[in-house]
Amino acid sequence: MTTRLVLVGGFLGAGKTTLINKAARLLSDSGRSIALIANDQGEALVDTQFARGNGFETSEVLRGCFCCRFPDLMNSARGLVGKVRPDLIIAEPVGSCTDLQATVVAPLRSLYRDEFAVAPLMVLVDSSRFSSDEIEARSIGGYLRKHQVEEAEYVVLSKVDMISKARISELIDAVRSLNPAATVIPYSAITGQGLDDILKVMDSDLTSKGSPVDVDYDTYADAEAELGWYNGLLSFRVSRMDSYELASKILRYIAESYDPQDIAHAKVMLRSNTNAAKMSLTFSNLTVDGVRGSRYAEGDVELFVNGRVVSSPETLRTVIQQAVRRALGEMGVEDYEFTDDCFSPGRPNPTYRMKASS
Ligand SMILES: Nc1nc2c(ncn2[C@@H]2O[C@H](COP(=O)(O)OP(=O)(O)OP(=O)(O)O)[C@@H](O)[C@H]2O)c(=O)[nH]1
Ligand SMILES: [Mg+2]
Repeated sequence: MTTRLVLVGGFLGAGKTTLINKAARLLSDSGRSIALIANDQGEALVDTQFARGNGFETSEVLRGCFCCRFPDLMNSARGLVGKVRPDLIIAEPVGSCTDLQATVVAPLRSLYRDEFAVAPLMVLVDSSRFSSDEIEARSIGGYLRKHQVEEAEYVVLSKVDMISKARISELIDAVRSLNPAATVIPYSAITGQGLDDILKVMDSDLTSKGSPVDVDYDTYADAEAELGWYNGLLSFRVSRMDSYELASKILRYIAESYDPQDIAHAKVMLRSNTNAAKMSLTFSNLTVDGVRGSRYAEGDVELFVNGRVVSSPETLRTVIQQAVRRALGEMGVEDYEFTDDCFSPGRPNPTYRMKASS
């Protein structure tokens, strides 16, 4: 028996984790068994903590994207099959990753077809940040985002609650001009628009028929190397502390140091004995993404901080460390353990790179 595997790609901050957790909740409520796979270049992931906090069996592929860690992806997927026998595994590749048709979908289709049925490749595009103008087209980050759209079989135009109807039509045309074969689904996690159409694709028998699209690995590597990648983990004790205030202070202080368009995504997840809270910063939008229990943290606290910013890793580390220390100081927390890691993603070196799927 094969297990259905759904890949939900798209650039950093486009809304992948939000969509995956929403879809997983709705599909679980309708009786499907769902497991998730998170992916990152580093460790200590906000997304994993968020998914596990929502009650989903979640495995991780760490220290590299699915394409470069393909054997780890297979181990994770097989581990989930052995453990919970899911009807569906939904996997979120790193947002700065592309060429998934050649490096993940094609190997799954040709080498693992007895175990996994791969859904059509779904790619999210943040409609509030999408730009089809020339500057974007010539920028190296724009090159990566364009390739993600070109290889998609379904383009989910996310966050359409933030733009006008006229702008939605313009963006559908812009996406179609990049990829005429893709189905475009305008979607909002806030209003629920498009969600039914997405669920129908995820939970169907449709399998990927996509083909790899040429990509220049030098430009792709340069685009990834533009980013500083920060993952930090803190632990401390409090008698009572406002989680939102701490998380929003940290994100606001990070925002003060960068041009909004350079902030691909910064996120904070806090977990204590009494609650859990997640907040995100994309561009200049600060949002509360989820909370369980009270607004106030009590007892032992774990704080995960992830930042993906156009920045040198050294500067990013200094900025985030200062933001965290300043925020904690202002909240009266002086005693904490702090471990972190900051780097620029290395050149992608995929396990497989197939020309076409069989
Ligand atoms: N307005 C609006 N905000 C959204 C929508 N979907 C997601 N967001 C917000 O966008 C931010 C990023 O969402 P995530 O789901 O974490 O994005 P992601 O693509 O998983 O990001 P990475 O894991 O960093 O690549 C969060 O603050 C979400 O609340 C949407 O449809 N509308
Ligand atoms: Mg995510």
